[in-house]
Amino acid sequence: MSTVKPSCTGIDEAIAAFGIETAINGRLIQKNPYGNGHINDTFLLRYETPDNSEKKYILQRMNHDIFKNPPLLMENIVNVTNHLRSIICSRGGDAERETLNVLKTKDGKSFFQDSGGNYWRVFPFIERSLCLEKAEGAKDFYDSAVAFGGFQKMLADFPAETLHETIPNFHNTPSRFQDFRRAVENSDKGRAALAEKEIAFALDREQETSVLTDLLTRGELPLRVTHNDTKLNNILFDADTGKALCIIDLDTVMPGLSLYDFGDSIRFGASTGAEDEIDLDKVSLDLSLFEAFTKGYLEGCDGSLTAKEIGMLPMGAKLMTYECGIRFLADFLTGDTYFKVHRENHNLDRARTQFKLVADMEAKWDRMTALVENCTILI
Ligand code: ADP
Ligand code: GN1
Ligand code: MG
Repeated sequence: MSTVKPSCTGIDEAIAAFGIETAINGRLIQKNPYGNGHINDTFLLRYETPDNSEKKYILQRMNHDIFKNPPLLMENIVNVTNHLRSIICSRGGDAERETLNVLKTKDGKSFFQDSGGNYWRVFPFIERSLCLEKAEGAKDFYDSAVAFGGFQKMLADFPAETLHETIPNFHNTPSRFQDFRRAVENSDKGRAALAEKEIAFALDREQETSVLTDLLTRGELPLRVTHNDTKLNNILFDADTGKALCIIDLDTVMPGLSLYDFGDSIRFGASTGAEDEIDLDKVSLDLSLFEAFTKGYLEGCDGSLTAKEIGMLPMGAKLMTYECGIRFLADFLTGDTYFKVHRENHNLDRARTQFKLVADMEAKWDRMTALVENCTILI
């Protein structure tokens, strides 16, 4: 079972390797687990400086069971953030706050490997920022959409061929479906019995899994450089202005479909319930949030989406939600080895919310389609 550890071996070795104390002449006053990510181990480091102010850093132990090649992953992040920084600077923006910045180790590397083989990295903490688990209103969600659309636009001329595929077939839904089917076959029998209804729900929808990949293969949807993990807690908001500030969690920036980014944001942010809500009556698709995100995303992409991409936005939302549901369910069936869990049946609860949302999207399909058409007329 993957659980969050309050501290972990190698952390002190890693802290020493980045040499922050010497660089800022500061004293480490706190190292605590931080954030709600499901994959990496994240820590907040707080340093006190001689003038009694404070400097913070995010230290992460990369999950190298999931990301098989952390050095290549970090090469992606360095190259992508360099690209973003030069665009932000050319626009007169603040590159310290509008993009992640990779802190180098004392010997000039973008990561550190400790004596136990674990990989660590550090990002300066983006000050005066907020991370939201739930949009406080349509305005926040709209802003996040403009930012995710803008992120994709900034990466439109990034040399995609230089990006390493950090997780092969990450959003290849048919391949995820095959993984799911294997998980069902190899599942713990007790767990499979608990999830009988959910397994049937997922198997019933096999036909639809290849809609987007088929369009890609036929050349009807363009491959772009996308973020691929666009949930709301992967964007920081400016605490002063309330505006979307910085897109984080760049581990999965890879060639992909715009529909993956659109869809994953809707899956997480346009739900009326949390991703792990137990009371399914609280989980549905909020159409006003769906509309706000659609408007913002089209605006952020600034005319770069093709008519086919726009037409497939509802399908992007549905397939990304379904795909995440089968990933949670497969992990539940095979013993919770991928996503961090914090309670019994946590991954099953997560799968249930995703499938409830898929069913609600199916019920609201005509309205989703009409809202997308309406937003297109407005731009
Ligand atoms: P995971 O891959 O596990 O989701 P993230 O990279 O998303 O890890 O980081 C986890 C959390 O840490 C984020 O949701 C955010 O709250 C916080 N975080 C990450 N990087 C920064 C940063 N540079 N400044 C401020 N907060 C950050
Ligand atoms: C994971 O790393 P985090 O928590 O932002 C996962 C996403 C899932 C998401 C579900 C590398 O994202 O694909 O959509 O959980 N990231 C990876 O909340 O698998
Ligand atoms: Mg994250």
